[in-house]
Amino acid sequence: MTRSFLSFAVAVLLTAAAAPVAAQATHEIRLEADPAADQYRFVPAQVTARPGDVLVFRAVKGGPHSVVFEEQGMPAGAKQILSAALPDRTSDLGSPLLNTGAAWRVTLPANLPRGRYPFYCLPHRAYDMRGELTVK
Ligand SMILES: [Cu+2]
Repeated sequence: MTRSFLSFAVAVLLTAAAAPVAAQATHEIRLEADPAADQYRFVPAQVTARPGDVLVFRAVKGGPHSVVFEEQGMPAGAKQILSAALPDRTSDLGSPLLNTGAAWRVTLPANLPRGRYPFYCLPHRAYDMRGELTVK
């Protein structure tokens, strides 16, 4: 092993130590409807995450469900940034319909503004199926 390689390796290690990257977390949110019990809900309904984290919305019962973020209530300037990060969206801020068993995976953009992001399920909007993401 040459001295120059060792210098390079040490430099790489020092650089890595100087700029630690925060671990990315995954948050699973279950979408559940049980008409017999009159229950329509996101579990958990309150989610706290950081930019770079992954949200997995999973329809586990009583689908189809969806996830629609509400422009009113989110930080100013957040709509375009969030919209661009939503895969397979069916509106500016809406997921596709999620049949029971399906999941929708969203990676929060690094430049997503901190704040609150309320959302609801379109098929069960009349049943007040809603939740809120807090980005901090
Ligand atoms: Cu629903």
